[in-house]
Amino acid sequence: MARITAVTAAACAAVLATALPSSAINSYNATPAPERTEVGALIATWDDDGDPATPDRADWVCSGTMIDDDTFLTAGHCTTDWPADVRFYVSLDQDVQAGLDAAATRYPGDPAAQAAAVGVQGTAHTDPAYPGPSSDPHDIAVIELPAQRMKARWSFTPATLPTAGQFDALGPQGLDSAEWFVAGYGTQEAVNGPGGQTHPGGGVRMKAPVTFNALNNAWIRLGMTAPQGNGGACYGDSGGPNFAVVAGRTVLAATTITGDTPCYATNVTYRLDTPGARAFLSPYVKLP
Ligand SMILES: [Ca+2]
Ligand SMILES: [Ca+2]
Repeated sequence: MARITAVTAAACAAVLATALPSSAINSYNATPAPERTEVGALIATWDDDGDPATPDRADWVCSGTMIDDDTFLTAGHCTTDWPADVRFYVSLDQDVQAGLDAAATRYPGDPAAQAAAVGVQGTAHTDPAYPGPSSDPHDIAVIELPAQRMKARWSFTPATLPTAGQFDALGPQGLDSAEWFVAGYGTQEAVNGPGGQTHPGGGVRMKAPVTFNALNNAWIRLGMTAPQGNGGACYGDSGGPNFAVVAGRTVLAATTITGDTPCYATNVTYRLDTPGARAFLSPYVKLP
């Protein structure tokens, strides 16, 4: 079920090298999101040849959101299970893939320089309770960044987090009538080819409408079926935002975690209005 692990995303990134440049999020009902200045890509450099003295790879692996001037919110599964030498960078560029492609040409064999060309390096803090049970998986992490360097590089408006229990209080009708959309840098839905299924695209900041399906203790389930006019999230969108427009206010409701394998049906997202999410976030950001 775990759709969008960092390792999977890294494998997808390898696929991307041979894929046509294309859009991110799912291909249907999606549009570029240059106005979502707070949404960024999580970039990693890591050892890929068994010699940890040298990082060998630099690639975008997940998505996330600035929630204040120095804190980038992403998923716990994006920051764990890496080689020990992993380093994380955040980029708020619109087209991170193009930037990485250019940097690979300019700085061959130097993943750290490639990552620094598109991003700012930060320090990952994963919820120590991750992975928890499905009632609260604690699949949440932040990258702490140097605020001045972020501000010097990009102009962005941090996302607004929900208040405690906001989605319980909204009730089924409020949840249904809210306008929901997902954003991120992930790949497209599955495409059948001669060698099996691939997920082309990714590395570009995109958004797509989704619709409310269900509220659980830790999760908001969002519909991404094309006939209903929805788009959706796929590999590499993990950690990225799912926004709800409530009473005219755009709230960062939940982060993309998992869903169906080919990315056609459901986005399963981690709520940010729960006691668990708020307890983890409180040292890093002023909560509403
Ligand atoms: Ca190495
Ligand atoms: Ca902060």
